[in-house]
Amino acid sequence: MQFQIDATSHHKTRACTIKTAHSTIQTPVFMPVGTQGTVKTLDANDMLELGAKIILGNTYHLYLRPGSKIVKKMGGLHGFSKFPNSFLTDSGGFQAFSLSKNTKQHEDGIMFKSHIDGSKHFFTPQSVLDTQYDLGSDIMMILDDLVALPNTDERIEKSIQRTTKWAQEAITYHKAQQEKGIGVDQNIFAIIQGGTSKKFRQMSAEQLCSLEDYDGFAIGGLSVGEPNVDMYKTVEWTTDFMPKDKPRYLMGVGTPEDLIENIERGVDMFDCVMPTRNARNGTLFTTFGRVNIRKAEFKEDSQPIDPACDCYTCKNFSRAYLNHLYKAGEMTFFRLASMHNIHYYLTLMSKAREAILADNWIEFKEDFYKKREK
Ligand code: PRF
Ligand code: ZN
Repeated sequence: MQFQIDATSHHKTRACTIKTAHSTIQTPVFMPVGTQGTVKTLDANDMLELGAKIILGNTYHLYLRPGSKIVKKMGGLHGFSKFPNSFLTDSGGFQAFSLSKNTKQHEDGIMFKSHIDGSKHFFTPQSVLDTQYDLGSDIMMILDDLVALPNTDERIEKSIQRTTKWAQEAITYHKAQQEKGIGVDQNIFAIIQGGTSKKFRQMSAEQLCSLEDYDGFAIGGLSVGEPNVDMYKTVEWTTDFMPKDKPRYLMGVGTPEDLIENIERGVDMFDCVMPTRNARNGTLFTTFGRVNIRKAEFKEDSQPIDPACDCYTCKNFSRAYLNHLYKAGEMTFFRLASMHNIHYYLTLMSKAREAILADNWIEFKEDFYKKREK
């Protein structure tokens, strides 16, 4: 993977370029979530038209169904889904944690029961990489040990120790596999844990970032119910301990405001289900804030969702039509709404990048908030 910083502006903002075997990614970047090998309601062609250079897939889901060997046989995630740009795959630890009724963290891995059929599976730092070699993702995430917040210092320290131990095992295994010709075009990111304390984030970041063979680093364990200000503070502390010359990824975050605040704190990459999940319940993102298209006030409104938006949905359809499609339960609604919301997130990121390149981050941020007050 090639990485370069193109520009910096106010505070820790940065605009970078990441080159993988499948695409050139300009940051700050938002990665739409395609858990099961597709972004819900959309396909590869839609994602290309939206301009997505990277999407996220999930090891946990694809391992259980259809199984990574089938995906491998079909040409990996790229051949299977026909999306030619990059994929990042999460390791499964977080999904086992959030979806499985029965998850147990052990010293050497995570035991969980499938949310599909209740069958038992054991994920190790090595096994989740094997699955991701089959998936052929451009960026693979390591297995990490997550804790719910708030938690005891003891449990958080345990999670840091385990995550570091697993990260050492993962990078050793990955280097050995690459020597054998496996996963040579695939990159690997470690995941910093440590709750919302400065001391623990520093501890986790220093341990992981000393593992020099990692291609990038993620901040995990946030956006798990803690107040927003705590998340921002934690990111502010953590990025100070992360190398400047590698990508920084904040996992599972967040609202448009969260993205802006964390770009300012030095983050390059984001992913979140918010644009697609909200689209499916009628919440649409606009330059003037969130709009709930289910509201009766839109029944006879001939305007597009956002007059300032040039997405396919806004160029072609009215609020009245979308309100009707939602009420009628038409599938088309989910598709048109998802396209708009993803377009909103991707455009927000390219505008943020332009502002960093032009060194006018402060004006950009003020304008972003001012438009939303109206
Ligand atoms: N670890 C992993 N995936 C994640 C997270 C994490 O901490 C989060 C936290 N918000 C989202 N996805 N492996
Ligand atoms: Zn639009």
